[in-house]
Amino acid sequence: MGMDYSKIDRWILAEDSFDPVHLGKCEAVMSLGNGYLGLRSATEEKYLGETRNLLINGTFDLFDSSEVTELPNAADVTAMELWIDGERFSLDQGGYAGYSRELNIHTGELTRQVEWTSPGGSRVGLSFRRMVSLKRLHDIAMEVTVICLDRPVTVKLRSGIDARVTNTGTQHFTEGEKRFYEKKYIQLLETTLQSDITFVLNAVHRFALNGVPLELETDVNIDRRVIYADYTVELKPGDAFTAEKYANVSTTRDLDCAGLSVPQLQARTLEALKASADLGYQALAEESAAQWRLEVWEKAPIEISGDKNSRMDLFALRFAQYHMRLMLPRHDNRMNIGAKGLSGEGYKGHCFWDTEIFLLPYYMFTDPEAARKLEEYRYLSLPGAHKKAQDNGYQGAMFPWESAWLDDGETCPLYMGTDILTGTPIKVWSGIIEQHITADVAFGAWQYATIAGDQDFLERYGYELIMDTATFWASRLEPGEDGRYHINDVVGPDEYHEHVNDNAFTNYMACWNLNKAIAYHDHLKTADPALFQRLDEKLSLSQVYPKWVDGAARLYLPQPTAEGILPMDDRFMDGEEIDLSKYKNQEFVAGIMKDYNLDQIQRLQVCKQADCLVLFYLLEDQFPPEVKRASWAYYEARTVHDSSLSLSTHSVQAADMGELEMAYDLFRRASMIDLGPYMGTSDAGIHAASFGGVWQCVIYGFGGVRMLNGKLRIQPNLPCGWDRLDFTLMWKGQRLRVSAAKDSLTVENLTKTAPVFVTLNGVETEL
Ligand code: IFM
Repeated sequence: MGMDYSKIDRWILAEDSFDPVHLGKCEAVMSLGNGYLGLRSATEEKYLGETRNLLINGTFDLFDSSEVTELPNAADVTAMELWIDGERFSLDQGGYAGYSRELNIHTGELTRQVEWTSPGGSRVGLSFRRMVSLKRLHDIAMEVTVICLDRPVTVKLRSGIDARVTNTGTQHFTEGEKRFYEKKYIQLLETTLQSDITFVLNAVHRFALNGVPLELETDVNIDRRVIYADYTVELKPGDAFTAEKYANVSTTRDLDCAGLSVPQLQARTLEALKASADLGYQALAEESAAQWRLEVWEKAPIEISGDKNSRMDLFALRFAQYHMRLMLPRHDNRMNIGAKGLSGEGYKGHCFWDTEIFLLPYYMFTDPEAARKLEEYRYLSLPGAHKKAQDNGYQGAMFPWESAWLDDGETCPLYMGTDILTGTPIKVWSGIIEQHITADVAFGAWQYATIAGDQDFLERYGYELIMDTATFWASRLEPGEDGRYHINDVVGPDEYHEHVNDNAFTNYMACWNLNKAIAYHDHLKTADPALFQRLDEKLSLSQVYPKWVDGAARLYLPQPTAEGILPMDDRFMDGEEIDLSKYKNQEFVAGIMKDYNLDQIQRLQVCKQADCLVLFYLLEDQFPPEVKRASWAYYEARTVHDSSLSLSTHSVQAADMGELEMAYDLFRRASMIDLGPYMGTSDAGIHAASFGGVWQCVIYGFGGVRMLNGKLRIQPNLPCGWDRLDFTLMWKGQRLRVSAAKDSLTVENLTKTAPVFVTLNGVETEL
């Protein structure tokens, strides 16, 4: 992808040459969507090695008990194959010039231009436009224009709905009804095998020749799992033929279709399709672009000014915002955000701690309503968390490491990857012993409620979540011979070390969870006896409270060494040290796994990703600056950043320490995880958490924003190349405009319906 500054200043990510070997990168980073659906940007013409994905959030299906539930890949509506004088348009045959593909992240529209000469010598200009509406959540619209450049040509278009797609081989659907209405409207139904969700897809085409509407004979075809039509048109030199395709997708799981029978859904979605087609591509595109402005760019504006690099920094940040909207299910609290958003099949659409620790800060500070939905999802998935606790012999709510539909419980696969020594699949322990997620969920609920000032959320969901998770921890603690409680046999955030005892991140977060539950218990007992009683009835507070108190008081918390390093667990620091330079700057992640198996890595001082460093900004005031500094230096030298969650954490921490050059370098590397030149890294989908991390580098790191103990702090630290950073924040219902320059800081309350207390560069201020 070219970093053409004239384009990035216009919010455009451009691909200026076509590489049939590296299709995955642009398919994922240029994907379109709206939180309801995610559409990977595979081209209209098909290529070997492409991945065509249409993923509808929350529609999980379990193919077989040997697998885990995943988002099924719905039928493809984007293929529009062209034949010019009988030769199939494809960039890997014939010749082409003037290629460019552009994603406009401001409007959410994808365009492509190319001049193609067929092997037989017919030359045409082709341009493509495509959008997913942010306004009409079910709608996809496309436009293809063919310009006849030299001699007359015959153009054939084949387009329809193709359900012959799978999830890397797994077929999640039974074939349903396929039908043409009025020889024009195309409809295909398919139903998931286990979750029994029926998808209804519709499509219709409209044509024009030189801007004048054109009716074409429809050659209809229905075959196994596919329905399509062929259209043929003759063009003279200079003629421009345009084919528009309107499509929509709905499912029986959609909230806005609740109560409809399948025939009703078929009829209703067909009507919606007609309405969109009547509006036309341009009007739909403008309507959607306006929604982008309203929902994202006006709601969460960010400006950076400074040197030339700062223009790329700003683009990377906006690109992160673009994707964070694509993945956000703003419409429905029964679903969350997959680790790859909706841009690929990686991680099967499951959500992780990525939501609370990496993504939630962006939504809390810019779109609290949406943030609330993400946390409501956790509340609604308590049945799965209870089930997991019971299955593992614990009490309370034990949240799944990987979460899908509300009552699924744990959905982490048991095996993934290959052990290079034994040649067998590697067992994934995270689903069993990566338990910090439970405290992360509680922390997220508290963070959201505090930043949004959302007492209603706390009363309906938050108190209960925090108390129920504390009960899990109280039941999870193990008494040791030293008279303290320990949390043994876990995986901490650093997944290269399994079966460790007393992982610092896990223990400190569990302790935070217990203490927060105790504080809320004590507060509610007097402040809101009715609510207290309701919670008591539900959670047996009188029985569990003494256990929380005992647990919090006696839980072992690892302490820094004499050198000020916080031990991340009970064995890391005794591990063997090896030279990591080979792995630290690799093009692909997990290079170390090609040289060592996981058993060997366990015994090395090598971290996949930030572990206790994450603690240093979540629980910032619990650790003195010298501990953070010494630990940062120690762990960064031993971290290969094999997770996309790692660089941003290190950057925020470096900015906190005033190491701005280092922080900036790490931020730039974090911002290139999907945008950068490594072509294979985004094949399975973009890295959702890393986008949240990029926002945190800028707003938390350089902007110095933090919520600490319920209070807002702003203490900017701009990197050398930046002159100004301007952004807005939502804080307890008030919208603040923050303008930071090297030597000045201005914060204005734009809402002005309540006073705001904020610590600005160390000075407590009332706005
Ligand atoms: O949650 C992360 C984890 O920390 C590292 N592996 C990938 C997961 C999903 O992004």
